[in-house]
Amino acid sequence: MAARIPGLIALFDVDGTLTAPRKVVTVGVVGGSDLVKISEQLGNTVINDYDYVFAENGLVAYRDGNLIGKQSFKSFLGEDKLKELINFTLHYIADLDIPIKRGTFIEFRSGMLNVSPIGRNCSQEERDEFEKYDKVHEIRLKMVSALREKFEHCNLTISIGGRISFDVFPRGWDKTYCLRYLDEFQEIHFFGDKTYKGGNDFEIYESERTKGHTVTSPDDTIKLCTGLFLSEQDG
Ligand code: M1P
Repeated sequence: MAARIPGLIALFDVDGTLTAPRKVVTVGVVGGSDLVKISEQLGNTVINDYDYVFAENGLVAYRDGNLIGKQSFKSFLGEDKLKELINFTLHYIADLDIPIKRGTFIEFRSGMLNVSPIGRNCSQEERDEFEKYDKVHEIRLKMVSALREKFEHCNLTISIGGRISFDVFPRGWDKTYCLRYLDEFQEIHFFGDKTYKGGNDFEIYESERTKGHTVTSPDDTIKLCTGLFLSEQDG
């Protein structure tokens, strides 16, 4: 294998972005999802396959297969506020009139809550239907704005990163959180598809510490990475 370029890291969002590049540079992935979901998408050996794996935006961080950091949403918010947030969210969902509901409306993660109006354990077909319905009826957008208003005092970010849910975490615990583990890198390339304002790649894409790249698909990511990291070696 070619020697790594020191001080250079390529950091990839997962959904809609990632392909496995050849490892001529240090490679990391940063996803909004928890490690269970990232492992379903990238394989059970993901923490060993990549140099860095940042689950939950880096709130759960791995280097070379070892856990190097873990944040706690529960400790940040405290039990009382957390209960208020969960109660309000469940009441809101109970009052929602949408075509179907399933189970797991709130997924309690280490560094965040993931909230799904239809419920996380819907089938793939139900997921696809909800996504279409939500585009028309803006169920998540309305819910996010109600939560933002109600919990303004809690200093939270509420971010729609996926298709059936949204993430709730303390302000600043977005994907830029993972950059604190990358001090040794002077050049950090970030690749993501939701780099627009409001998307869950926006903050890290805009960060002064990264060179941000917007991609539209895994194929697009391959093309960009080939141009950036592989062309000289191949030539
Ligand atoms: O990585 C993007 C998002 O992926 C999932 O979203 P959904 O199930 O709604 O498609 C979730 O794991 C979410 O937390 C994450 O941000």
